[in-house]
Amino acid sequence: MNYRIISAEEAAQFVNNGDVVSFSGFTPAGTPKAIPVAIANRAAAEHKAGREFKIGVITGASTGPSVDGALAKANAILWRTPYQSNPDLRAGMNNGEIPFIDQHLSHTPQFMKYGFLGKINIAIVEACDISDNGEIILTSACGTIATGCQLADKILIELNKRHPKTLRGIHDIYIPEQPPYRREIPIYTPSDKIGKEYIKVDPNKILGIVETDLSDEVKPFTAPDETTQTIGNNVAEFLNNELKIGRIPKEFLPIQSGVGNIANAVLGALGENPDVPAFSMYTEVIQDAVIGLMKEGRIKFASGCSLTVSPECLSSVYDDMEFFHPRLALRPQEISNNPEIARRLGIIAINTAIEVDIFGHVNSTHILGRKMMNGIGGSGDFTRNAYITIYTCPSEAKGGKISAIVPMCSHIDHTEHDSMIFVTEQGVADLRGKDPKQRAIEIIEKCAHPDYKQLLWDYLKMGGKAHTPHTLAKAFNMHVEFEKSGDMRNTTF
Ligand code: 0RQ
Repeated sequence: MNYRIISAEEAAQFVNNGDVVSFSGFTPAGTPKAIPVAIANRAAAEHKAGREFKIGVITGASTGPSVDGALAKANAILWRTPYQSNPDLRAGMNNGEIPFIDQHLSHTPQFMKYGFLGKINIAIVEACDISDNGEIILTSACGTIATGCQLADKILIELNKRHPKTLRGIHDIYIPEQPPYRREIPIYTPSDKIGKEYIKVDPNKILGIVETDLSDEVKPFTAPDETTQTIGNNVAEFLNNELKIGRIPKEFLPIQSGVGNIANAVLGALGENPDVPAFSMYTEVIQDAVIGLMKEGRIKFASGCSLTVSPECLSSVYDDMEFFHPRLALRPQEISNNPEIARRLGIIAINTAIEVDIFGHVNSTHILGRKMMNGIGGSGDFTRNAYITIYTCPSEAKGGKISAIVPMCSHIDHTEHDSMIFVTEQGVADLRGKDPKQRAIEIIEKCAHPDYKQLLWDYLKMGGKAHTPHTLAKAFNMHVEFEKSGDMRNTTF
């Protein structure tokens, strides 16, 4: 099959107003970068001519500025799912203009297949290689695109030569059968590969290929500061102790770690701790710290959905594929985040919270109950199904004006039935086997910032005798105080 080589602008002409578009990638890794910008420009031109032009946008997770940024700025997003982290899109969502469907990332591909998200019209895929018979080799991520390609009638390819063809074999593309015919997913250790190296499509669905040479738009990480470093050390010490007392098997267990600076610092601390044995990762995002620890022999294998690493780090992987090939697997998020596998492998899940409450609920998504930050991402996929689940966060935010520990979370993503361990720079709260009142004592004592401890003790005392001693009329006083005076420390109960 001879594919047509076309420009990004020509490719954008295949996308119609109202279409639902499935984009490849997971985080800024592996997302198309030329066609979405051309779609945004087309939308702007259509709007100027007085015509409607908006598309439904499905990705793997967040993207870079070329997808969410460009489309949001051009007012071209009809709705968006499942996760984002772009300031322009976030602003549109929070002023009520852009509908955002916040989903567990493992759900998205199966919801696409079940028809819950409507018809998928077109798939736009970044690839490093494509064969005449329609075998597409992805780049630095898998996301939801294998499913998108299966469901869409039309496919556009961005063939990005920045990613080498030697990536073939890193991906493990496996799509489970639909219920009621679904069987177990046969992954028994993080390094098991069970699928194909490519996505196979009907070549006739491919409308054209846009050739590019563009880096993934992954932002560099900030170096750990004292707070994130202390949180990282607290996590490493906690896990080391669990190992010593035999609650974690001596072989250790695969680690899942969330995204961001805290997650990167936690991994660094775990890797540096000589008492923690070399371990494997079964996670969604493979960050810079993982690659560094792999080179040092501290991480044996990493299974993920994306290589979300800085451009320099990615080049170092691409320059040494012989070393990394046997140590990496990139899987669709239905598999990287699969609850069945997380529970079978007994992963240790480490994610970041925005706020946690004294009874053990976790808010991963909302600022003061109303404003969406990023989305639940994969945190829920792992939290409920982990062997041990850990939430980390600094004990306070915004220079101390906000306490991350509150009487009642202003939005709840993970409940007390799922949470186990909270870690701040103040210490480690272990909630396992504790009732709500005992949890509250543990969290306030071990995790709250000293500026907020007395306030939280006062709140707990006020609840008197109850299974969960809340005082409903005052449960949000700290949040309300922040809205009023800009500082939770002024709260009175
Ligand atoms: O604000 O950006 O204005 O400085 O929130 O907080 O401390 O820099 O932490 O970058 O790791 O993000 C939960 C959002 C943390 C992220 C969250 C403000 C704070 C700062 C960011 P600024 P930090 P991080 C794997 C698993 C959900 C998805 C998930 C996330 C900004 O980790 O999106 O876990 N998680 N996925 O100042 C007001 C509070 C605050 C607060 C923090 N209580 N009130 N503002 N902030 N706490 C990834 C995927 O699924 C792909």
